[in-house]
Order: sequence, then C-alpha cells, then structure tokens
Amino acid sequence: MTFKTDFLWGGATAANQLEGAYDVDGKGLSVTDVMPGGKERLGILDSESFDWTIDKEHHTYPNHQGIDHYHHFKEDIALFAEMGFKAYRFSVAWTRIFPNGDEMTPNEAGLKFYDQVIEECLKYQIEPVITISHYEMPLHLVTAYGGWKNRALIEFYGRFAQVLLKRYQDKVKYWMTFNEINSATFIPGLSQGLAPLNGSKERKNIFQAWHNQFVASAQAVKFGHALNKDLKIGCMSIYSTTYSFDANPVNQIATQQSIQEFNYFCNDVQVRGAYPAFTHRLYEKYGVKAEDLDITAEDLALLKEGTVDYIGFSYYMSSVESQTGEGVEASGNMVLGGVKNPFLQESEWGWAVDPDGLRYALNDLYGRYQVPLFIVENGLGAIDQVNEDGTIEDDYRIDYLRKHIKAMEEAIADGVDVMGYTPWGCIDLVSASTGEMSKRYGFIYVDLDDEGVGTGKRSKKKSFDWYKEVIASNGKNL
Ligand code: BGP
Repeated sequence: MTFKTDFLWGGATAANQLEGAYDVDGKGLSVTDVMPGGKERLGILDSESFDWTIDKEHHTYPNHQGIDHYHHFKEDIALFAEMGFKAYRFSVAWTRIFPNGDEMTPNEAGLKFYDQVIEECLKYQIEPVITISHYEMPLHLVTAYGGWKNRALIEFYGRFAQVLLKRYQDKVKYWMTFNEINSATFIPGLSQGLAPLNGSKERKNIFQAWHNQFVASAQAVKFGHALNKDLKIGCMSIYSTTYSFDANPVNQIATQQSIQEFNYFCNDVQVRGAYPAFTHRLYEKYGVKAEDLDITAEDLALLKEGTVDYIGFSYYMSSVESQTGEGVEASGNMVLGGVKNPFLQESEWGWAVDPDGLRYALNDLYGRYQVPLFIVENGLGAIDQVNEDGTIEDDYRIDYLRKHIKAMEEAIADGVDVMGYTPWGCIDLVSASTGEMSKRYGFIYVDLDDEGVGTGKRSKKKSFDWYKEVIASNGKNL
C-alpha cells in the first residue's frame, strides 16, 4: 500500500504570518499584530506583563508586513501550482472579516480578498484547505472580553465561521476549526487570547477557554454539515510523540499522563464528542474543580452532534518525559521542554528531528480514533544561505522531508488512512515563535531579513524541484 491517487500533496501557511497588509481594506488589529519579533517574542507568548498596545518606536512588528502575500498571492499560488500542489492550506484572518470580532455584519472588502485567493487556487485545480482560526484572534476580543474564557466568543466565532462556510461551501471542501488547539498550555496568548491580563497562567481559564472553543468548533461542524453534507471539517492539534526517559514505571506513568493531556484531551472531545475518562484527574492535577467550570448539558449534547470528519495535525518533533531524571540534560526545545533524546539530533531551535516518531504518531492517532488523518504541518526551520549565483541548496530540508515522507509511507503500509501532507511554510514566512524571517521552512525563498528589510523577491530553492518531483511521482521519487 502506498499513497492514494487523490492524495492531497501541498503546503501550508497562516494569514498572520504571510499576508502583511495588517491595516488595509478595513482589517482590524489581531493579537499577532501587537507581538514584536526577536527575543521579546518568546517571553511575550507566555508572559504576565505583556503590553497590548502598539509602540512602533521601540519594537518592530513582523506580522504587519509578513511577506506581503496580500499583494503577491497570484505570484505565490502560481509557484505552488508549478510545484504541482493538489492542496493549499491557508487561514482566513478573522480581523479582515470582523475587524473587532463582535460586529454583526462582515467586512465585504476582507471577503473579496479570500474570494480571489480561492479562485486562484481553483484555476490550477488546487483544493483550498481553510483553517478558520489560526493564531490571530481579534485583539478587541482579548481586551474587551478576556479572550476565549468568555462564552460570548462562541457566538462571535460562530458568526465568523458561518459567513465563511456559507460563502465558500461550493468551492472549499476541506476545513479546520482551530489551529493547534492544544497549544494553549504553552502559548495561551496566541491560542486563546488569555495572556496576560486575563489570567493566562490559571489553568481554570485555559480549561474554560478550551471548553468554549470545543463548543464553538462543534457548532461550526454541525452548521457546515447541515449546509452541505460533502464538507469535510476537521480539528487540528499538535502531536508530539512522547517517549519515557527510561523503563522506570514512574517515568512511564508520567509519560502516559503527558500523552493523555497533550495528544488526546482535545482530540478526544472533538473526534469522539465527549470528554475523556481521565478529565477529572487532569483537572485535579491543576487544582481545578469541575464545578468551577461553566459546562452545560446543552454544551455536552452539542459536542456529540459536532464531531469532526478527520484529524489535521502538525508534527515537527518528539519529546522525552522524565520525572526522575535529575541531572539529565534538558532538551534545547524552548516550546515543549522535556529532556534531551540521546538518539536524535535537534534542529537549531532544539526541535528533535524524529521521522519514526511520525510513523508512531500516525499509528497512535489512527488506532485511537479510526478517522482519516491529514498531516497539515511538518518541516524543518533552518537558516538558508543564498549562494552568489542566487541558488539555495537546502539539502538538509530535503533530507528532513524525505525521511518524514518515508515514515508516512510506512504508516500507510501499516494500515493508516492518511489523506494528505501539507508541509509548513511552503513559502518562507514569519515564524510564529520567534517572529523572525530567518527561521525558514519554504521551498520558495523570500528575500526579507529579520527586520523585514529586503526586496521581497521570491526564488526557488533546491527543494522546490525536489518536491515537484515527489508530487509528480505521487511519492515514489524521493
Ligand atoms: C506551528 C504553527 C505555525 C508555525 C509552525 C512553525 O506551531 O501552527 O503557525 O509557525 O508551528 O513554528 P515556528 O514558526 O515557530 O517555527
């Protein structure tokens, strides 16, 4: 068994990281519009003292400019088509459609932009895959409502999702409700609008915000299915293959718990339509009482009615859990933490490169949920060197992707139903965690530096032609 003939090969991006044009055609401010780049960034994602106001004198805001895809989408999509993309995953900036998030009527100018993006994809027979919300909620929903911990957002998101589903139901078959919904524990600001004034560190708020997102997601799925039964609407979470540091049962139990918490909790609710059995234990771990959360019987009924059709997930790395491992070297991973895996190499940002971990992830998710799986993010963030003649030989990226595609093929041979593969940042864009351009993932190079200085010119890396051949041969020529 190998890749199906209709396998969705493609690439993935997110509005806030590439569009730029942050204040044109009626767009409002989103959370990423107020996040500076560079060293300040990582602190902010998780900080209690984050200032939400724009201070252009002291900070640069990389997402304001992105790669100016807003004005270059035709050129960019033409390059995707040249690579032979069957699918293109992108997100809609909530603030282009509802600038503050709580308006009653959408901003037509914002919708017109996505009309064109979709038309451009269809022109090349590329399936658009839309993430409704990808790390860019309207800032106003954070400052005026406290982010996702406020139930009012269910209605606002509902309005946003319904506008999109109605308008694009005949053109867009594949959807995802929230990007990396399980990221809230380490980036509550980006993920749920909880940082910092809104009690980002309080687990009660994270659980409440999740619940509200689950309900909002289920509502959108139910609405989409009633509108058009052919729509395929998925959830989207990060999967981190998690190994125990050693055979000590204490570490094994800790590993199992961390898997339940990180890899299963959100998927369980969105795929099975109910909170998992370990939920109360999880609340207890963080000192949260179920009765402190606002979860109604109607909500629980809705969760059952709005289960997703597939699981979209991102996979970049694996991690190692150790409760007892004092003295064990910490992993270089600023995002997920954990200890170092002596069997694996890490990227320059400390992300452990682990293709076998992807095979494990696919088998694990399929075994637990038995729904189709869509790898909607994967890739290697790296610093690329441009040679004097303008070429970029990114063999390290080819090597990473080749190994992960092979692992995916193994998983398909294991019996897993994989729908597609859209590597992250198919064109260079602003990094979510660093806010910088120099952490690049693309097959297409964009001439901009960390300060946003450069021509913005697009050029093909070596991986461009390689990936083109992978798609043309349906995964045979790696
Ligand atoms: C995921 C996000 C993306 C993306 C990617 C790479 O977590 O969904 O938005 O940016 O990771 O991360 P980074 O840009 O931090 O390297």
